[in-house]
Amino acid sequence: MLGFLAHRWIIAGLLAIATLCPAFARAALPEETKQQRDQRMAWWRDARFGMFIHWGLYSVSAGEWKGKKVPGYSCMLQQTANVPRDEYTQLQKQFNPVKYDAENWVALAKRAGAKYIVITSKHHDGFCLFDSKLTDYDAMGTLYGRDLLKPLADECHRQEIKICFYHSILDWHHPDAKGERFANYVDHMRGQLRELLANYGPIGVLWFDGEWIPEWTEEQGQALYRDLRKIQPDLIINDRVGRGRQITRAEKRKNVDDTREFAGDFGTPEQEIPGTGMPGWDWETCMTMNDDWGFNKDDHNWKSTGDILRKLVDIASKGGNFLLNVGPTAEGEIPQPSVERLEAIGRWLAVNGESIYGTAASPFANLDWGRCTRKQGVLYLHVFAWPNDGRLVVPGLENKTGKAYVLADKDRKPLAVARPDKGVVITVPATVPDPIDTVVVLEIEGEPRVSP
Ligand code: FHN
Repeated sequence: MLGFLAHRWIIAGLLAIATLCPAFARAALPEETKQQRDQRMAWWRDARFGMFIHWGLYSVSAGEWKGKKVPGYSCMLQQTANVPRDEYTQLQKQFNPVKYDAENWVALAKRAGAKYIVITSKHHDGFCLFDSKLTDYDAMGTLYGRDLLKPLADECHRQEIKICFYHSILDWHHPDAKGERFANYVDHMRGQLRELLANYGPIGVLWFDGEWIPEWTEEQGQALYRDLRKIQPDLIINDRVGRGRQITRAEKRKNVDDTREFAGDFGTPEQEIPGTGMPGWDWETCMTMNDDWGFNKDDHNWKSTGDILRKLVDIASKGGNFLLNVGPTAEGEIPQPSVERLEAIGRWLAVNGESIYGTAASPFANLDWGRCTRKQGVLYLHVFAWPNDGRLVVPGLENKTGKAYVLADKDRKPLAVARPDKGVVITVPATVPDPIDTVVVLEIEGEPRVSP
């Protein structure tokens, strides 16, 4: 009799627990207070500028197949040129980056003023730049025969720059990466992600891509997000781990709390800068310097340094990060046009970096002469179009103002600040100090207040 009663109590207890626990139709994301999230995101928000690296077997084909140029991105060549899987995998035997120097790559990123590096651990072609025990289709099977990510990760940790990995969910190589055996591939992918989180030290960001395949769902993305964050709790993961990119595109969500409705810590507009940024959101624009992500021997359409720099400023003025891409050659060299642009940006940031790093978005809806970034008590006025009459008008600013000066001026010579009826007018030098972007600092009292 006692056993029967105990049995009934056990069933009752289990039913009670079941009703209290939420349905797990959507994986519960790790509970995190706003303060904990802000702490986890702090380095990334301060960074504002990262270097993207697309490197792999597609760097060998370099945008051509059997002597013919292939349209589209070089890293998509296997698909765009309809290369049979077994033919494409022959590239593994040609990949021998004898000129690869991880120390130089990280030193270049630092000279550029980038604070993190995101490198392709595995792109859509399925080839792994790291030593994976789960496949022979990796760096160990190349002529080079060594893990390519390990030296880069070690150098990043040594030179104090965050190492991050781009990993594609889409995979053209693994036999189960589509169709009814997809679950086998997911186990394989999760195993490789565990390798990346176990063998390369603290990882800043896992940057997913290829999430658009029909087999992959938001629920799987949330479960993966939760499990990865259990391995490295400080890890930051982009919105392509699930269906976040589609949701943000479709619903242009404004409310920062909405991000909890899908997995992913930041939005990922690609090759574009959203007109008003993504207010209330963490977001990062990723962009190529020419037109291609991977090395393309026929792509010489390089953006100018000025254009790239103004994009960095525009993005920061909207509260976003800039992930600027390089596509190294199969020999392991970063193309000289990329090096030149990165070094020029770094020279500008060496003088003006405080107007980018750790700043918040502009309080102005629009400035016809440039952009604005801000920190507590300071506005950084990024002047692209220098005023011919020497009068820099800051429209609608209502705050009490303090000193104004050109950030690059070592003596911080004070500039005259006047307050006609509305806004503020700063008298600036007749000759423009930096035609690409001269930063004028304006000290203000309290949080910025701008009349419409
Ligand atoms: O197909 C990829 C492409 O090759 C590149 O990796 C970009 C960068 O994020 N993502 C995909 C296109 O959206």
